Amino acid sequence: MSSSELPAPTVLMARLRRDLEHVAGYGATASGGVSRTSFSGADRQVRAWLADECEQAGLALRTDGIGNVFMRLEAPGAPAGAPPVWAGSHLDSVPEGGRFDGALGSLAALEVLRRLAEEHVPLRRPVEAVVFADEEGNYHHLLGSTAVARGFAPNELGELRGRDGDQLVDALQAMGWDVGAATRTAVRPGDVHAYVELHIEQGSVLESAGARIGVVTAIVGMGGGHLEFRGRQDHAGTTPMPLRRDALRGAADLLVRLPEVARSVSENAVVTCGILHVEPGGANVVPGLARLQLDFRDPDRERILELEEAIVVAARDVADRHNLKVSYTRESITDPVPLNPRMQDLVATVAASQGMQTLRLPSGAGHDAQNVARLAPTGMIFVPSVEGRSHSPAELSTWEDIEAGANVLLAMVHALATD
Ligand code: HGY
Ligand code: MN
Ligand code: MN
Repeated sequence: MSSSELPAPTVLMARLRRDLEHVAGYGATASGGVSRTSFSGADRQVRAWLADECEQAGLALRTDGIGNVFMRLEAPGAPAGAPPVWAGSHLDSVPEGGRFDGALGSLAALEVLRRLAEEHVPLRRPVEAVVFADEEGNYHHLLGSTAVARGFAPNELGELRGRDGDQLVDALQAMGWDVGAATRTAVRPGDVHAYVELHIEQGSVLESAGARIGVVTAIVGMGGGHLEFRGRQDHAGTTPMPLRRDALRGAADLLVRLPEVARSVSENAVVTCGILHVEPGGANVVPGLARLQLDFRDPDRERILELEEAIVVAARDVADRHNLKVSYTRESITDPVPLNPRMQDLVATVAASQGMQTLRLPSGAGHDAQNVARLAPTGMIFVPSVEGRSHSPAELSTWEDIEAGANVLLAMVHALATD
């Protein structure tokens, strides 16, 4: 029997559950959620914990210049430089996020390495559990995997700032890392054998269908940018309502129109303003400036551009109506990414062989997998999210579904590392 025909071990669910519950304590909030922004105190704590776990498990740990963590299980006897199999996700969270988004795929990947090591599974190539930095984009959406897939030029890195206005390069320096190394993170296509990411669905498709494992077919494309309405700052008590040029009133009018704007482009289009900045920010001052941070998505790239155009047209109309000026700045457009058909089939086959009901579905959320797909055959495994809740402390998946997903991940990594 060749190594590839040996049955894969299964995860130790008690240990994976312990890890997920433990890591949820780093950045835990009073609401039961997690705020673990990249390079924050909570992020430092989770990084230190990971290093301890790797030491105990006999795994080598390396952190690249942008903060991506690579935990490595060697394959004794494999040719030097054999491209590793990667499995992973991210450990940063949105503000007041949930306990499973990213943490599941990261900690399940660590558990996969431990089980392969403990069972002395013969491997033809190394396996690395990868935790990508700043997936949620405090500084740049999918920062770490973008750094791996294409790298950042020094001037581009120098311009990146977080929600609080702090500079990425300062944050990297404060972590004790060499900022120069942050421009030397790119990995060449072919240097990774394959990548698998386990993630919660973050929607309700699997739950509605009664399927336990989602086979991800594609990842949505998305755009980011901001709109700035400028009016006239005035006294709240003395400026009659009809004479005001209230920038926030314009922003509010636009927000009310966004559902219709999205519908006019496609039934799948979505637009969100999650950050609204008002200046000068006094209770008794008519706002002179309102800045809306926008996230807009559609599965079709052309539609993303149409959606952006429709938002800008609506914003201009609003500005005219309220006697304001408006400007739009695009920050990013990322293409929708289809996932490798053979990797999709491998998820489906492995899950079916474990008795799991599967469903093929696209992802409405962004993932590091969309960047790694440029380097290597990439697959994603979804497990159901209770009531589809995510990016919220209400995020939940059952331990049974988590165990099922982690075992599919383990069997896939086993197959990929021994084929
Ligand atoms: O924004 C996203 O879709 C992902 O959660 N970062
Ligand atoms: Mn997320
Ligand atoms: Mn995620």
